[in-house]
Amino acid sequence: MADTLRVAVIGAGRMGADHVQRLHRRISGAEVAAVVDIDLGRANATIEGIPGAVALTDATEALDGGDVSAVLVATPGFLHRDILLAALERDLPILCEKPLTPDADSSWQIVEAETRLGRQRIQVGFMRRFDAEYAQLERTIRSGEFGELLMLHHQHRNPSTPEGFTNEMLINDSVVHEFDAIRFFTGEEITSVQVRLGKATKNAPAGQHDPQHVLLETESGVLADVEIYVNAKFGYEVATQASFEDGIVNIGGDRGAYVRTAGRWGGKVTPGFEDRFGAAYDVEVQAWVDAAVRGEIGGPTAWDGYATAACCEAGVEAQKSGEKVKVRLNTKPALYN
Ligand code: ISE
Repeated sequence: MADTLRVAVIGAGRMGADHVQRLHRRISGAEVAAVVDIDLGRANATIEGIPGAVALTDATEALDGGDVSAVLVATPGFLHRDILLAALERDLPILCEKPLTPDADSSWQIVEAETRLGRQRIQVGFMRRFDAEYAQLERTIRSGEFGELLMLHHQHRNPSTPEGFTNEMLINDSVVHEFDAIRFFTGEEITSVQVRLGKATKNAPAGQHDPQHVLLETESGVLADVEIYVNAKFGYEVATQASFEDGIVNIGGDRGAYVRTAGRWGGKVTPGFEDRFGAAYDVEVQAWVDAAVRGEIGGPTAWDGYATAACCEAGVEAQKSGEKVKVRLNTKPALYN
């Protein structure tokens, strides 16, 4: 493969546009070749000032245009399956924003298609794995420095939700990150999910019960809980506390300068995920590009995408029933061992 990836970014929404700027300004070894969006005006605005990039409305046209050697998928999740299958058919390196697909069955179709291809081509955009503190906690757990990991406590707070954010999306769109993080930290699959709905904020849009308390268990019995609170108003906060046999480790939460001014003390809360995880996105995309040039992937696999989709399915069922729901997984193909 040529040393510079010519990337087609599919989807020019919030995340797609952010990735286009990232590829153009900060990532080495890759260039934006095309931006595809059903809204041509939006695609055109996204490529402004990027020489050699074209705006299109059809993903297949971009893939077959002769100038594209890699694909970054940033459309809404329900469109991922068909684009992923088309990119796999052409044996292109793919970075797919989370979720891999919105349900376990379609994610399994992707795993099967990649298994038939016989090599890993899809990296899933779970960017938290590339956050410096997340990576450090994973290494701490792996090293055994504080003994066995016993419990994980997660807080996931967003200031507000975009229009159309449903109750299921608290699980599918938000807690999906914790499903991946817990699998990343423990190196184990999640075996069950329970969701408890308590007192709710008046600030949530109709149809959303917010916050929710998600309880999970892994294969070895590590217990994890997630407070998902998506209309918390004060800002964007993602944090974890890990309880070990010989210590407690905190990551995330408050960061930046500690300031005293005007009779107050404190610091700033990040307003959204672009700021909180901006550096992690940069590392993630660079890792993908570097690996793609070698014919590899540089992060979470399609199996990780499938396994988290199965957790989401159990989570949504648990949200409705209040029961502890088992996560059902097919056997992992050898390609992912
Ligand atoms: C959003 O799609 C993200 O991926 C953010 O990281 C997460 O915090 C948010 O809840 C999701 O809606």
